[in-house]
Amino acid sequence: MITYRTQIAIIGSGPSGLLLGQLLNRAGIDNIIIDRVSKSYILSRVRAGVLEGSSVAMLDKAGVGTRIHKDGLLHGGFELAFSGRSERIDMQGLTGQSVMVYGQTEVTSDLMDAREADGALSIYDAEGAQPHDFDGHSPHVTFKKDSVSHRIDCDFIAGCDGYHGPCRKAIPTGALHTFEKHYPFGWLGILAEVPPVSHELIYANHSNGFALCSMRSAKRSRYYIQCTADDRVENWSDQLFWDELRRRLPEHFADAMVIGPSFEKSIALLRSFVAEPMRFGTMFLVGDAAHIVPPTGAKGLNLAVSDVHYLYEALLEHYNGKSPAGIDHYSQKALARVWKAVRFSWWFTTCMHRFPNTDAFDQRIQEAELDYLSKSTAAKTSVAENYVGLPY
Ligand code: RFL
Ligand code: PHB
Repeated sequence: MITYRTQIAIIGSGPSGLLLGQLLNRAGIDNIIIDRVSKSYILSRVRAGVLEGSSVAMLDKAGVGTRIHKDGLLHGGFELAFSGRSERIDMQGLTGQSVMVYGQTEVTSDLMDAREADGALSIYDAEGAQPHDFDGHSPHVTFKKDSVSHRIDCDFIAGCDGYHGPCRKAIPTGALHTFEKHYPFGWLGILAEVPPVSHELIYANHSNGFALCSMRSAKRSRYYIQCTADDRVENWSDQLFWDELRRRLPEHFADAMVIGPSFEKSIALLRSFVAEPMRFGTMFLVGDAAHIVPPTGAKGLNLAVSDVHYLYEALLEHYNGKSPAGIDHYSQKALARVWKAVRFSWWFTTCMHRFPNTDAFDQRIQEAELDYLSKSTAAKTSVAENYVGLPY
């Protein structure tokens, strides 16, 4: 058995684990990160693309903002397309804030590089990770690597292990309250080396279903279309995808679209999920381990970052010998922000997608909602302030 001792054992090397680790390193708080998969596998997972201003500020605080400010695309608005027309939500004008379009894989890669430069320990390909005794006096994590048993003794365990990780599952049933909503559809997404159809994102409501035009750079586009929950990537040739995407956009965008071969194609199912509380003894749940939102509001990664903010401040307060108050209030503070993003993501998903049992009444309600949104500054401001991110 190989044994280690650290202050914080972090399970999961996604954005939440890496960001927490980096902030702790800078504050002189020792931590070890373990992950089930390899570094290269994590970097190949194509996911989020939109960072709130507060998330960018957190990455700056962690000392990894240089490339974001150089290569990220600052967006002051986005288009809402419906009924053959489009309406711009002027986030900058309505809230004074903008968002940064910068891929999650880039965020992860920047954080991994910084961690390596600091010489902090990360252990990849760790099998069977399990948190222990987080309701007792000797919290520790066990796992195997290359068939050798490992044990990390620690003060606290950070469960940054995503929705399927072992931390939430280790909490006794009855101690957790979970809330869940499944949506009866998915998103089929592609990446293609073609210039984006517009310099801002387009969220489109169409009778065939939702579509989203996003990007990773001035040369790389990320596009999505709503598909059925049981659809398969193999059902969609590039040509079928492009035809359907263009069909769901107003004519001026469809005509301007540059198409080309995709180099990534995947389907993500949509759901909302929240586990309460986010702390159990000396173990904290962070990011997707505690909550999932449908990607429509671009909130998942940003919520992982705000959880890290609350947890980092709590741990600083604890180690600076001031008080355990931050730790005691972590769950409550994080959840207050989480639920508002869950609400926004649910609302935006509901108004932009086609539901299987939508009847003529539901259809008109959706159209009325979007029409109201396009004409009311109050309604647009509400959307804009949620999209740029509510304050911490
Ligand atoms: P992650 O990224 O899932 O990382 C968890 C890590 O834990 C590891 N792990 C384990 N490690 C050790 N032992 C075990 N037994 C383990 N089990 C799991 C995993 O290998 C992994 O490395 O969670 P984290 O860090 O909380 O980050 C959350 C974000 O990844 C997620 O919320 C976003 O990607 C969601 N999301 C979006 N969020 C946004 O803010 N803006 C967006 O524009 C946005 N777009 C998206 C999205 C998610 C999508 N998909 C694929 C669900 C678009 C899509 C299509
Ligand atoms: C993305 O670029 O992948 C993206 C952008 C906005 C969303 C979801 C995903 O709402």
